[in-house]
Amino acid sequence: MNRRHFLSRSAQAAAIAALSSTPFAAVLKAQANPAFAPFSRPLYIPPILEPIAGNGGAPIRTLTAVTGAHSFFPGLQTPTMAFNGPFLGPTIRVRNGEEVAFDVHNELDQVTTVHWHGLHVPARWDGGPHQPIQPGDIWRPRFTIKQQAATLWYHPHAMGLTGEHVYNGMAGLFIIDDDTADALPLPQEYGVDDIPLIIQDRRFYEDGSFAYVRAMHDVMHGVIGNNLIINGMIKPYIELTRPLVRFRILNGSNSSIYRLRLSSGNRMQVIASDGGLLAAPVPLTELIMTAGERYEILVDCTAQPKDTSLHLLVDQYSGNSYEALEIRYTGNINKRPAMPGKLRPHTPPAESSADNTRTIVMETMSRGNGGGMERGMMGGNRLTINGRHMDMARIDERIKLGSTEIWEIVNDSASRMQLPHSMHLHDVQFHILDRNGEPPEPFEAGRKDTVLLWPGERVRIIASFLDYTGIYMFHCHMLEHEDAGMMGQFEVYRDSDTI
Ligand SMILES: [Cu+2]
Repeated sequence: MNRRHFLSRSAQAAAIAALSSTPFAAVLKAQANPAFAPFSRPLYIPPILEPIAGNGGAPIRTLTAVTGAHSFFPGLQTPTMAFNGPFLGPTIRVRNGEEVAFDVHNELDQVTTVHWHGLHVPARWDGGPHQPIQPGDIWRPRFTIKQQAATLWYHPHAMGLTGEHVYNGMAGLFIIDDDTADALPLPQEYGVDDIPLIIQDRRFYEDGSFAYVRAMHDVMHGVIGNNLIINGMIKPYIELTRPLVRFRILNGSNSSIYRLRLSSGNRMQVIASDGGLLAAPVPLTELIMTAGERYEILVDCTAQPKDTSLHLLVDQYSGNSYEALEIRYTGNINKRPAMPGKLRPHTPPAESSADNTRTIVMETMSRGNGGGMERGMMGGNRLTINGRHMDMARIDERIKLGSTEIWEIVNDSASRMQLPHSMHLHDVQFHILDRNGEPPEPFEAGRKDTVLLWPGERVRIIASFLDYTGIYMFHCHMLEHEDAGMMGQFEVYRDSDTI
């Protein structure tokens, strides 16, 4: 079903993109650059962020937001913003139950934040628009990890600036470990058989600088790049020596939906979604990921195609296809790996246990606007949730601490602009109850914090709001949509709180 959606929708999106007049006629493409040799550089693996001894408290992990420059193309430097280096940030690795401390320095000349995407964390340490870090300031969140093993990530979330900051390079992985996951027969040697893949796309000007411009078309369709980058590199290779390899994949793009495949046509085994391990591996020949989502997959590296190289293929919803990564295996070809049978049993909250149901409508154009596209845009009514733009002074939903809720999320396609959206909730991991009335496909049946909604779709999710009170965000994770106001706030309150 997903495949059919992707094919028909991407043809539609490509047609729309072709019709629009893009101001980037001169943008760089890797394949057009004569100095660029594909698959000639090894994949960069972001280093693990090592904590240093705290002053009597938990060991401290230091993140510093800085400007820098990074070379995507030979001989060209791209100005960037990132954490602790020229592009992206280090991988944060913590354990369930661990007390963690971060010192986040802002050495940029503008405000930013650091949001721990997917993390169940007290609201004041969530790193959303309510926790701005001013230039020169240090933000010092301290909290305890209270959730199972998962691949999360971190990125800025300052009001109206999220898209620009992420595009410039501010993002990193945030991996949680626990004893149960450690005991499973899964590849878990970071950088050896447990490989992070941060997939993004970028467009560049001829001088190598990022072309992050938000014309109306870009806001509606997202800023979509024509160069695919993995861990900040265009067409890298990775050399692997273990027969079974785990890839922790983040769609860290601003607004792209990706379809991932292996050039061999072989199946990959999906073992985890946003919030942790699935009950059992799910074999798929292609995996669709929306902006903000993570999946972990296992790949049998011994099953290399004859006389050709194995590539990870990435198709964009906008219509472009890329040989994104070359996977070279230098181990023993006769040693076929054993796939784990079962992973992590989990039971989502029963539908009957829900205390409340809400309807959340993601609208591309508010009803009754009456005008054409441009007029709607001028009116500022284009991208809303339940008819409203984000307002920091307004709480959109109030949720009683300890309650379980069903959210029915609707992508309203009543307007003539049919756009996909990517709904993300802070604070919780949820389960999908159904998608258009049908139970979720197995790869989507695990813990999630971000969900794709094709135009016209209706997805019901269930989540329990536990442990923490305070204000959290829910929003479209297509960052140009988020920054244009497709975001709301929910407040988790204690029963005794004054309403
Ligand atoms: Cu959206």
